[in-house]
Amino acid sequence: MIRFTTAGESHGEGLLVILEGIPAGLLINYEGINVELARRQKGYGRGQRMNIEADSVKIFSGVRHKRSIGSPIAMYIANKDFKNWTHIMSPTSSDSNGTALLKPRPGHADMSGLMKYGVSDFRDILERASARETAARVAAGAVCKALLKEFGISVMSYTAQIGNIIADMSSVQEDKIWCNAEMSYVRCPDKTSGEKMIQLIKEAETKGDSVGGKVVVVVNNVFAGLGSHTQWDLKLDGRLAQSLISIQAIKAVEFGAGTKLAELLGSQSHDEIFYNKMKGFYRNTNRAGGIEGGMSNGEPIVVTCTMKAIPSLSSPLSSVNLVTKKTDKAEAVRSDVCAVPAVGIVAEAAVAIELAKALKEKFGGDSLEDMKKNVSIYKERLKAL
Ligand code: EPS
Repeated sequence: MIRFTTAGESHGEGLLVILEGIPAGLLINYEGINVELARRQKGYGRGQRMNIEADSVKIFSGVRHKRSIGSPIAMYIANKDFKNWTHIMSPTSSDSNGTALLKPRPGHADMSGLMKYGVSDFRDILERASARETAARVAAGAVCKALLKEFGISVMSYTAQIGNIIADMSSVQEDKIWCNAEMSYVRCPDKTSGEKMIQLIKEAETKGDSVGGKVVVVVNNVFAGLGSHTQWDLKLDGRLAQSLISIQAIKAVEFGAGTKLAELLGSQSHDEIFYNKMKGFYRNTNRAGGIEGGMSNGEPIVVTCTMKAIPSLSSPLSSVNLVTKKTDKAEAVRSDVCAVPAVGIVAEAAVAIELAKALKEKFGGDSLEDMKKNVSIYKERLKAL
């Protein structure tokens, strides 16, 4: 079974991730993981913190001579900023020196975490709730992407919307989508909308505000049969949704035509099935987003994630001072104005991890070679249908 756990606070020493169940024999290179970490750091609208960090991974275990050996892969990403927080984040000194945060930010984990954990300084909550944790998920996702790549499966994303600016995807040639997204400061394949998005982020920044949006994740070359209809927690869409909605600030996850399906008739909602000798079974539409009955159906998996505007505002909303109980402005802490471009990379990682899990469940294999044999037998069976 593939599973992972992360640890680490935003301004602590660093982030840890332990990824288990990766089959032996997978080529793991630092550079590949670091490329993903660097992609996550980019994007117009990121805050000052990204100028301090240059995320790179240190592999502690599970890899020998560049190949996975089947044991847990432990990875560490140092927080360069920790040197500026050694006192506030000290695990040993008992005094915060009057730095307690007392005015919780509406929309952040501050207030609910404070009530739940009985702490008096909500820094104890925000440090772990911070989206800094997503760097660890991206490292695990990079390894899972490498595994999926062995089977020809790719996971990519683009920005579809920032604030009220919606990308006009009909203006983008299909073979230019991914290249345009990588080249854009907001990861938007439609250049005209991308420029408007940047303008919108600038305006939000001037007002001390923040802005959200939507990203689309697309999985190509995935074969039919990942996930299962037989039990609620085996359904691939359910598992992807859980993984994606757990990303900081994600408020909605949609597959294929998503919420638009509410207004469509049955005859307009589904993807008719066709067959020819060359292609086998195929569809001309993909309203299902590549998943039917909780299983991949062989069409690209298409998931849209909605990110709310980040709740840390430099012109803060009203809150209450926890000590005086008087109305006051919420704490203004350093943050991003817009993290939509970055969340696309995190969403790719979340999808890659879930797909790698489903792949290993179906095809087993402690070694990559065994897994490949099992996949090719399965593909032969599908071809013979
Ligand atoms: C982030 C690091 C954080 C924030 C952001 C994401 O660093 P700092 O708090 O030092 O500025 O920039 O976190 C949040 C948006 C949040 O709400 O916590 C990162 O590495 O992605």
